[in-house]
Amino acid sequence: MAKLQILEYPDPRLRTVATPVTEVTDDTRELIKDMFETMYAAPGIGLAATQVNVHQRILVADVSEDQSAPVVLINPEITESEGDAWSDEGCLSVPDVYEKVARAQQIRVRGLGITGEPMDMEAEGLLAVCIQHEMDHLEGKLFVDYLSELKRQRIRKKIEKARKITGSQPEPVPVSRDRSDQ
Ligand code: GNR
Ligand code: NI
Repeated sequence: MAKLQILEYPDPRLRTVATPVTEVTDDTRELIKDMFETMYAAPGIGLAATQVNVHQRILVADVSEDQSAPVVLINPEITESEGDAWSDEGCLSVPDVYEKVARAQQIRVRGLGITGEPMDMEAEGLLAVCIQHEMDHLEGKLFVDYLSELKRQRIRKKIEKARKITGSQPEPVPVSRDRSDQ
């Protein structure tokens, strides 16, 4: 098991459009396990592979309070949407920012499950919002894209400032040192 590093806005890698999974293998399942570990540790209610710099169409979610309702969707597709839901959204890739976003209240989504079996499920409320949020990640889209440029600019500044203080992200680039001149 391994906790993975979550990319943070405005990292350009978050803009990558993920490719479909052609075969669900043990490597896929290992990645999914690590994604759950990363999501639960954060803590978050969903995670898209894009956020851990793997550009495959995989998402995980769990909107329960006690880690009792894990959802895995590989190559997800929304086949029906109904109703409107405006809810406050947050994102592990946009730390400490919460803004209202419009989503469908209820969706029907299909894809593959963790064993590669076809899945067809209905979701509503927070789970529906979460799945739509994760599917946006797989398209290289972030919830801040729905906000005004002014709000986005404020968010970028806030994150950059926080990053300077904590010293986290972006990772320092390792410098290969030429020891012959020492
Ligand atoms: O943990 C998360 N909470 C959340 C709240 C409202 C709407 C969407 C989300 S998803 C987010 C985790 C995350 O960034 N997933 O990509
Ligand atoms: Ni997110």
